Amino acid sequence: MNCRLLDFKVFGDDRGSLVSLESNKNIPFDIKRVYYIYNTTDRHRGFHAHKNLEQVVVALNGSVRFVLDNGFDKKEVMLDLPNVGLYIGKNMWREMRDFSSNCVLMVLASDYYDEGEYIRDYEEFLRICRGNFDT
Ligand code: T46
Repeated sequence: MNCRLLDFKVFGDDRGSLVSLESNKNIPFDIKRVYYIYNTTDRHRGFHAHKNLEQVVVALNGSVRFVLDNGFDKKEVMLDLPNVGLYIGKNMWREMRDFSSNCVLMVLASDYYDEGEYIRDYEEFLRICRGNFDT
């Protein structure tokens, strides 16, 4: 699976906690874009893969469940700690479910926004995965 959890070092003292994220150090790519998701509801999000984009997702507050799929296997990851990131590489179908009411998700991305880079059709995603597997 082209995804993994990243444990970030926490600088903590009696004032609180601090986490630092740096391109090509604890984030495994050049960060070109940051976006965040909040005011979530019981509606699921995601339902797409990316042709080349790499991302790291951090639940800064609250929790969310990711369902990840590489076209062959699926796995679920609960994100609920601000010092843990979920790295998601290319060609991974993702669905986001069970947002807590206070969830704030920050996402670091390896490239600028490009709708043409999304695979939003699951059948097309499966065809691409099987094509990659055959070559
Ligand atoms: C992902 C998951 C974790 C932009 O205009 N710029 C942006 O940088 C982004 C990310 C989105 N948008 C627009 C495109 C849509 O009109 O914002 C709207 C909502 O995007 P979307 O439906 O793709 O949101 P999610 O939560 O389903 O997916 C997002 C990211 O798009 C995606 O790359 O991996 O979060």
